Parts: sequence; structure tokens; C-alpha cells
Amino acid sequence: MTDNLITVAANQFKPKGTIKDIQQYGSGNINSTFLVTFNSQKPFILQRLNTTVFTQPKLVMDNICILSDYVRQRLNPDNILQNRRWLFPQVLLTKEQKNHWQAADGSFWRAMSFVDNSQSFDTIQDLQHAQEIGYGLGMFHHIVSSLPVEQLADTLEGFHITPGYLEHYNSVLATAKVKQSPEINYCLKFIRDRPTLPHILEQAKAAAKLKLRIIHGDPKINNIMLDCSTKQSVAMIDLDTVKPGLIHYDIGDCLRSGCNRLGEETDNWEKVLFDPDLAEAILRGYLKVAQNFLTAHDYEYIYDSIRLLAFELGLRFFTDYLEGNVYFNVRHAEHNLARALVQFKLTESIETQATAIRNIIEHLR
Ligand code: ADP
Ligand code: GN1
Ligand code: MG
Repeated sequence: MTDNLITVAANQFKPKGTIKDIQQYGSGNINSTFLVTFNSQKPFILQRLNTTVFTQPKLVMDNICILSDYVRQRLNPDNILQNRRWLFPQVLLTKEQKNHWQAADGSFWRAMSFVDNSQSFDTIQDLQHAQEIGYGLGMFHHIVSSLPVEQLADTLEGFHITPGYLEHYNSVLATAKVKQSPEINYCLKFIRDRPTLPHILEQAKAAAKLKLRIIHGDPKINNIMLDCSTKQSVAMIDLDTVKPGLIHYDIGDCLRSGCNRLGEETDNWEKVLFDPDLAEAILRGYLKVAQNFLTAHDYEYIYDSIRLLAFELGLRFFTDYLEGNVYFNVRHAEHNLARALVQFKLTESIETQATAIRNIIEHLR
């Protein structure tokens, strides 16, 4: 990707005025993100979508636009925000009024309004941050809860269907040249020892205990923006995976991401722990908004979703490592192995504290 291509892409979306600067931005694992700034107007976010992951990028943009129109209508008449600042990033159109721009080399670009005076973090800061992360996810679920699931397309088939990831892992393992090391053996054994875990949410879905709703799909903590002044959550970004799914994928992903104080990129994987106090704070924040739409079955599967989503991400990272890093952006060849170890260690810590975590959930009901 050349600087020139990035500038050409930015110019497709720019309102008026001259671009002052374009800088690589954020720390996402999938897309390429840039901040485009001007002298006298608001900056915007420019992204090149990863079309290896999102093979139908137009569908992704259509989903985001449908959602954005719906949210705008919903936010106006309802006073669901309770006087809080809450934004939904807007899709910016090209001069031809399209929601994306495709370059001659096939690269797919889009632009979003910048959520100003806000910040996201890769690791949890404190209990208030944790509570706001939960509140942000709850607010998102609440706002989209009345949008019929049929209105959004499935932009990433198989996303969070853990048995599918296990099947893929087994087929990769069958042909991969697996090196021998204590870390690799730990991962292999970790997966082998948990044959029933991958099926838990899909079985509950098949038994109609859990039903499809609109989900965010990727509510890790750096996708929830906090207002720099009030420290309250103000927006959920990274809307590529908004689609029908189980809210448990979101709840589990949010907690596995928010309750690991060392963060998912730590080199200190053996020290990784799941912090139940942070879990309590995130769930408390979430339930402030979500209590009304959770069923008894929903509560029953919260613990399983936390354990499963940590395990699932470990499985996805480890498979990607064995496959030669074809999915996640990596900085070195062993990066996905290091990430897998963190998630498996986190899963272990969740399992060790199962009773305490279940008690927290029960207590908050
Ligand atoms: P990825 O899919 O690669 O994770 P994201 O959409 O999450 O890409 O963007 C990467 C980072 O860029 C985010 O973590 C956030 O810091 C920043 N970012 C993305 N969109 C916005 C936005 N609309 N306003 C402010 N910051 C944003
Ligand atoms: C990816 O795009 P980003 O970095 O927010 C991934 C998530 C993982 C996450 C782990 C579409 O999210 O599922 O949980 O990395 N997104 C996709 O950091 O696969
Ligand atoms: Mg992201």
C-alpha cells in the first residue's frame, strides 16, 4: 500500500479543504486504519477493509448503513440515553454518494466520522473503566434490540461458531508441520482436553434456549470509546461484524478482553489472570441497561460464554499460527502463538474461579 494510494483514497471522501496530514491510527488486528486531519475542519477515519477476512465488503457497508439509519431514528424520539453523550459513527460518502471506494488495485476503502474527545484503551484502566465498558455494550444491545435480525446480512459466516473453528483447527493440524516446544505442546493439550467446551453455546442455540439477536461481534475493550472529559463510554466502533448472532458472543468477548489486566498482547502469558472484580464491574455496567431484556436462560449461559470466548480466541490464534498467519495482522512469525497462550491461560484462570464467577452473576440478577 503506497502513501499515494492512501492519499488518493482519502481524497475520495474529503468534504472541502486541503488534507493536512494522514497518519496510521489505532491498534486493530484486521483492517488498516488512518486518521485524516485538516487545518480547519473535523478529522475523519479512513480504513482499508481487510477483504481476505470480509470477502463481501459491500455487504459490510450496507449493514453499517442500515444500522446507522435505524439508530438515528431510534435515538431521536426515545430518551433512552438518559442524558448521556452517545454517538454512532457516521459513514462518510464519496463525491459519487457511495459508501465506499474501490481502487484500481481492488483495495476497498471507507471513511467514518471521528468520535472526537474520546479515547480507547488496549488494557483496562480501573473499575470505573470496566463499568463503562459494560455500560457501552449494554447500551449498544439495548439500542439495536428492536431491529429485526433479518434486516442485517451475515457478513462473516461462521464467526463465533466455535465448533466450526475446531473443525478448521483439526484440518490444519492434519497437514501442518508442527514444531515441538513446551508452549506448542501446552496449546495442543489445552484444546485436546476440552472436547465438549466448543459446543456449549451452539447446543443451547439449537435447543432454542438462546436466540439470535443483533450483535456487535467484536466488543473488545479497544472498540469501546470513552469520553476524555466524563470518562463515560460514548460509542462503539468497529462495526464490521454487526450481524445476527448470540449476545453471549458479545458478553463473553467483552469480559475475556476486559478482565485480563495484562491485556491480550502481553509477553508475560504465564502471569495472565481473570480478575473477578473487573467482571463484576463490567456486568454491573452492562446490566444497568440490559437487565430488562435478559431471560433466565441468558443468565444461565453467561459464565459459559466467558470461558468459551477466551478459549475460542485462543483456538483461532493458535490455528492461525499453525496456518502461517493468514488471518490476523502480526508483527512477527510467533505473534499468534504468543496471543494463543495468553487466551488459554486466561481460560484456565476462568475455570479455576468458576464458582466465584457464577456467584457474581447470580448476585447481580
Ligand atoms: P480493526 O477492525 O482493525 O480493529 P477498528 O475499526 O477497530 O479496526 O479501528 C482501529 C482503531 O482506530 C480503534 O481501536 C480506534 O482507536 C480507532 N478508531 C476507529 N474508528 C474510529 C472512530 N470512528 N473514531 C475514533 N477512533 C476510531
Ligand atoms: C479482531 O479487528 P479487531 O482487532 O477489533 C477480531 C476479533 C478478535 C480480536 C482479538 C473480525 O478484532 O474477533 O476477538 O481481533 N475481529 C475479526 O484481538 O476477526
Ligand atoms: Mg478494532
